[in-house]
Amino acid sequence: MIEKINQLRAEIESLTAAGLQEVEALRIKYLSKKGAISALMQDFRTVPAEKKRELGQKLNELKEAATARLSAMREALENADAVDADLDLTRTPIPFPLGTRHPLSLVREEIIAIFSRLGFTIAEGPEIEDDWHVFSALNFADDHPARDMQDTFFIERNPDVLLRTHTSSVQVRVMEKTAPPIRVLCPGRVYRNEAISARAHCFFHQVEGLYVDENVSFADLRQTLLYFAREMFGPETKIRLRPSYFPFTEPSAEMDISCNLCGGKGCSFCKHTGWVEILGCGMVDPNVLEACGIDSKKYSGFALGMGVERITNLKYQVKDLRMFSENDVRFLRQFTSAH
Ligand code: 2U9
Repeated sequence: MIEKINQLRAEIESLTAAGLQEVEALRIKYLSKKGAISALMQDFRTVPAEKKRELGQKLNELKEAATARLSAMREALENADAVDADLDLTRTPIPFPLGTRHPLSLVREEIIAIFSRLGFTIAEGPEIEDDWHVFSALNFADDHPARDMQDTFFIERNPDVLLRTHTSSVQVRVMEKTAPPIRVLCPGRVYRNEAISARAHCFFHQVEGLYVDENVSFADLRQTLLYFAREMFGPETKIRLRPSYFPFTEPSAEMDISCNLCGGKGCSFCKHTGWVEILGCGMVDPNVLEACGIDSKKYSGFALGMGVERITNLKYQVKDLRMFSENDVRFLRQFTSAH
């Protein structure tokens, strides 16, 4: 037995391994339950009592030597892996191609940033809606053309399940569950049943704002709009409000800004009028406040709505609406951002 121990000891001292897998194979060969050292331990039981002390000590030393040798080998290999001889820390990094923000996202974020400075917070809601939140609560007459299949995508009829045609449904949801004062901005995608062309698409993006409190006036609306226009299109921008009609606001108006291409002098973009239309707005119709559970004698509110594509066209002169959803990288790469 002593020869066997000495022979294993010599073997172990001269072990080599090219990788961690080989070290593991050696561990199994020598140190596992079925390994060479365990076999010797079994034999040790039959050793005469007077030899047990000496052989027991030798066996223990062998086991310790094998354990130490294998862990030293493992450690050396692990450290060798960590230091890559070819690693050149002075090399110029491979350029990492950064994407760009979609122009509609850039403009939406800019609109949100401007209204955030006035204390508006963001609210979002479902794109698949019911009749109440898209039409009835917003004072649409039963025979209003927007309720027609020609204008709106219906998913189911009776009760109607439809794709929202404006984000006003989100403001309705906010008013139903929040007491004034309310100052929300609702960005989101909306759907309309339109033939796709350079100037119309079956979906587009809106940002709508709503402010409800005691004594909110048309003057508050006008000043908010002026602030928005100047922040968005530059401090020289002028605004004008023209009377209009929407079922959910009374009075209603459309806002033009002085043409940001010719500065109001007149060009082909503004059809030589010096003005371009950018949004609709008005005082929230008392019927809408009441439908949403808000006392219209105590509270009043203003609302405004704009198409993000329209604002983006004005800022970047995008001629064809379809560019926004075709994902042509030659178009998208033109929009870089510091965000
Ligand atoms: C509630 C009450 C009133 C939101 C408003 C407009 C006027 C408007 C259009 C602009 C271009 C839609 O994207 S567009 O086609 N929007 O002219 N939107 S007032 O009024 C509301 C909203 C919610 C509860």
